[in-house]
Amino acid sequence: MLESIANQHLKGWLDGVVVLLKPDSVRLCDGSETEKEELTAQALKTGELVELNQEKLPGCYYHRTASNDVARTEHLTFICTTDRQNAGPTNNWMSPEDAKAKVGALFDGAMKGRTMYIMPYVMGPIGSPYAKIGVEVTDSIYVVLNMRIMTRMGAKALEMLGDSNNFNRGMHSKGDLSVDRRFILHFPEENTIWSIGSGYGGNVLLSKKCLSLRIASFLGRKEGWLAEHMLIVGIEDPNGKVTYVAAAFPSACGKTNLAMMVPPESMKGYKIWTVGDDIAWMNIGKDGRLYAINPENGFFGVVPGTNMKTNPNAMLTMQKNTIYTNVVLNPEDKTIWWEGHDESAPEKALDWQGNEWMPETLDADGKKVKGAHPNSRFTAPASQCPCISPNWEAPEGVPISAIIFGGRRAKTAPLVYQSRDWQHGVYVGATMASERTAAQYGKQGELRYDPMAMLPFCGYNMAEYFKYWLEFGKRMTNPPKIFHVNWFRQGDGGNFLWPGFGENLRAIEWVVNRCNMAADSTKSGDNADETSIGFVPKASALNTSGLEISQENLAELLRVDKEEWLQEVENRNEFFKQFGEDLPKEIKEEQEKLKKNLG
Ligand code: GTP
Ligand code: SPV
Ligand code: MN
Repeated sequence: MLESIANQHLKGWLDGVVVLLKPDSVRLCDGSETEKEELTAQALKTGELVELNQEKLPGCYYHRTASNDVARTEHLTFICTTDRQNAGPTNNWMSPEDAKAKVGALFDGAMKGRTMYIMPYVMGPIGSPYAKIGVEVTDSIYVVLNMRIMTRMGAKALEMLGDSNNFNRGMHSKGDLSVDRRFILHFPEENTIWSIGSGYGGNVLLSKKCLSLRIASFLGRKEGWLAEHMLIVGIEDPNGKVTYVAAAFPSACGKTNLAMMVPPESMKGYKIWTVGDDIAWMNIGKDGRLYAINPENGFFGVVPGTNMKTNPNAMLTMQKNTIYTNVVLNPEDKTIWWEGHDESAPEKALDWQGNEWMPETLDADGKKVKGAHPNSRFTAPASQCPCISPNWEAPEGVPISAIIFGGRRAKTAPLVYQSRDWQHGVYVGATMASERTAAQYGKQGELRYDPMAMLPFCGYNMAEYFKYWLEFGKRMTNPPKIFHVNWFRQGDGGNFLWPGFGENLRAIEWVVNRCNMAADSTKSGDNADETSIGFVPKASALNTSGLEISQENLAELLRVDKEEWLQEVENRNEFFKQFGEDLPKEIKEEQEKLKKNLG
């Protein structure tokens, strides 16, 4: 099998992998339809996949992960650099030698009795100067079938690789799926990833968070570009002008939704064009502007809460050729359901763990038992999205006018505001905070600082990352403007003050207007007030036609509360302490400036 591989670097690596993992057989994936059919048939036989109703959901399949394996496990994720300092205080670290000794022992013989699948894949449009190549080996058919949706996988990747040694080496085995023997290891200096003991998306689709963020952020700094946890979207105004923005929100905080939003009835003249929903690779173009590509080929999106009202484009994207993971299965007609679905729940079904479930089932505390896991996901080809941008595979990417940071914050952060300049914008990104969601293990709802939504994904020292961002701004003659949004501010009763979803376009319209202002947008102008934290829209500058919102709620959404912000500055100080002397002086400067502004 391996003899057919012409690239000697690849063959040499794979020879070693086979000796270590000891698979019974080896299969090189070509990405063909025949291969997909064969592997699907095999997975159906073992129960790894369940075939869904092919009339209602053509090409769709269902999968459950182990019940202890439903989200990324950040505490088992490591950056293995030679020097501990290079991983920084926010990452778990192991030395490459220790990591290889400890986890190599777990990989030893891990594929006995199993088939090893070899998947060459491209991240980024084929032929793009910014695309990168990876090769992942795995013993999971579920991983192969997901990777062929999420990446450009198969023969075309080998062709693009040619005889180059420049590719990411990814090794994944389910192992025994025990959390005690689960590790997600990154060796940025060797462009290598090892993952064992998990079958959950972000831990095992090594193209995604592992390569496209952790390894890529490290490579990006070395090579002069940025790898970010950002959606990319084009906003076409009623005159046909398209403005592209990139937005970083932490996991399960609304990237997929914003990337595909549907304009509200009263803004029908607008069109939304999705370029990407999770990851952006950004380079500086010849014209001194920032250009972004989406390295991925599909969406691995949160299912609960998705319906024809909140995100119709996602609903339409996942009607065919989609893999559903950890949702409710109706075994009668092989359809699926989740909390927040348009239709009412089936009377009797199987929940995400395969247990019998009824919508009125209550737990010990009398709360309704959720049928779908809150982090259940769909995997669907990006090309199926009704609003996919005609430029989503443009080799050079799309020009970015605004970068938007945002979090899930019940208090403090207003609906939208603009930073004064690049340095202040980097500070705004570096001080992002959000309440923890089901996309990662840990206490749900707890507020944590998550700079640029990259806390779990930055492949090197985050203090260096801030420095790199600060320098990066100076290399652009026409840098994007930087904003912050919060769709999740709550009233006293704990209800969301802002309707969210498609209505978010109202805040985005203000962002676009600020970017395209003829006047200097580093001044407040007539559509913003300069506050201690930056430019906040005047209530009259937000388009609220056709929106039912009280003047009080609107004022509350835009309010900058001095006491809350003084507390915020204290909390930020606490967070920054871990970086010690490495924290860039510009960040300290901005922190001081904010304190002074607050008075
Ligand atoms: P990852 O795939 O984990 O990176 O998540 P994401 O950032 O793409 O989040 P996604 O768009 O999937 O949204 C996550 C959850 O937040 C879903 O349950 C959505 O329904 C909900 N959500 C998204 N946008 C909004 C919004 O504007 N307002 C409110 N209230 N909820 C939202
Ligand atoms: C996220 O958690 O940010 C995701 C899903 O996009 S995962 O692939 O699991 O990382
Ligand atoms: Mn994500």
